[in-house]
Amino acid sequence: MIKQELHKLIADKQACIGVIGLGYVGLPLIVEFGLKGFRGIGFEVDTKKADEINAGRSYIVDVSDENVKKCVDAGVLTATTDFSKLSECDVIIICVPTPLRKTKDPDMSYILSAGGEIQKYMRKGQLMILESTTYPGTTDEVLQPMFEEKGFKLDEDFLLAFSPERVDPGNPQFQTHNIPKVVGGVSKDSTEVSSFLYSQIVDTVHSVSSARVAEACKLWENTFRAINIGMANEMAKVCNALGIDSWEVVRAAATKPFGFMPFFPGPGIGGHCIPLDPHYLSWKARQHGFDSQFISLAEQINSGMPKYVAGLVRDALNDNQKSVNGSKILILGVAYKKDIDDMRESPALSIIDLLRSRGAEITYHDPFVPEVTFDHAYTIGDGEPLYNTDLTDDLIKGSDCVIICTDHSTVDYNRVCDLAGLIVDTRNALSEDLRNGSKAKLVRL
Ligand code: SAJ
Repeated sequence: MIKQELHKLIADKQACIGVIGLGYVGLPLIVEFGLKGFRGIGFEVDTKKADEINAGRSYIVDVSDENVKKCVDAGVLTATTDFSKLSECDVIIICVPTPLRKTKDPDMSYILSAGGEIQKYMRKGQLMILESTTYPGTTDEVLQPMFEEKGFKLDEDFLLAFSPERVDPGNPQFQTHNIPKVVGGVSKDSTEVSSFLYSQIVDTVHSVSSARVAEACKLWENTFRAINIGMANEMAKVCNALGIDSWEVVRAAATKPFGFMPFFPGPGIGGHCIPLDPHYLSWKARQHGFDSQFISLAEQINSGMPKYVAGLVRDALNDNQKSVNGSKILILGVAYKKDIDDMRESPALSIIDLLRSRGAEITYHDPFVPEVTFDHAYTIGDGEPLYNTDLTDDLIKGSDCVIICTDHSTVDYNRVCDLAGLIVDTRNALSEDLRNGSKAKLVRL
């Protein structure tokens, strides 16, 4: 049985770890193994990434050049686009993207492509692990048959498990080694060996009874977030209608030391996880005749926030006898959350598009994002690209409305409050003192 062989290879740090996909999940993972003395081979379709790593350089914010260079110089890390080297690996971990199609259905093409490469080069005695976020059943319904159709038998010739990635890019407190790792195999041996593997690099491993439980755990975590953010957004609308400060309400509720977890209103949800992951669950549920109302309601509320914000802007301009059409609007912060450069699914894109389609002249300032481009298939406005603009006094003074879309810490909100005539703050970026001392008309989510 290969369980004992793999267990010994891991215990002796002789196991060669293959990682397919060297992005914000795969690169920290293979470097973590390298720093613990395991030889790793990184598999990329992007030659530039492979070259960067082999040159001892990192392109991921949480992985230092120093650690990549240390692993490369020690001969425990190489990156390649040659997938035939998969046969050299004792363990193969798949860390590829799982986006949504335009129809909001799962796009499994990256997982299928990685599975296809493994199918081509796999040999007896290997442990395969999927980390990409996906619907429950992917590991045993999609990957396992791909490996078995080659004549390999589970537990005799290969082991197979799922372990959700929980990387939080830029989080200084939680990195790969101190984020508990959930692991579930398609067999008991698979669970045991993959749990033992991760225990080499992670402080806490939580084994579960199957790959499906592990797949569902990840989706539960992020669906929990999407739904609670949706609730915060709906509560903000209720509070606005009642003339109550929603941020003050949440902060007060957060004083409850049990049974409450604060979520805050915002201009919508961005990123590559929260807006997408719940759809993997609802898609699978629909296959089994179940329609998740919470997921679709949260999606409706969250994706409706850009329109709600555009409405706040429209009404605030109107109070100043101005129309959106022809107004100069300055957007502060376009990334999907503060102090990062990631634009994926950023609600700022929708807010810009909505206002531009009504004739507003949009400028933005975001030091993390040099350029904003639009997917023409999804814009109602002209979809022209925009470029980061310096935050000068004249720019602020000359704007009919300043919208704080993302509350980057680099912005001097004092100056904004002094110079702007109208501010729509969607992130509670302005302190009470700033708000009380500002001459600007202030609108908050
Ligand atoms: N958001 C709100 N209100 C909130 C929290 C977030 O509007 O109360 C918005 C953010 O501005 C952003 C979007 O939702 O646009 C997503 O924010 P997020 O804090 O969930 O950040 P992400 O997308 O980076 O989510 C990741 C996830 N990590 C993994 O999937 C491994 C998520 O599970 C983490 O909880 C989250 O990071 C985190 O806590 O930082």
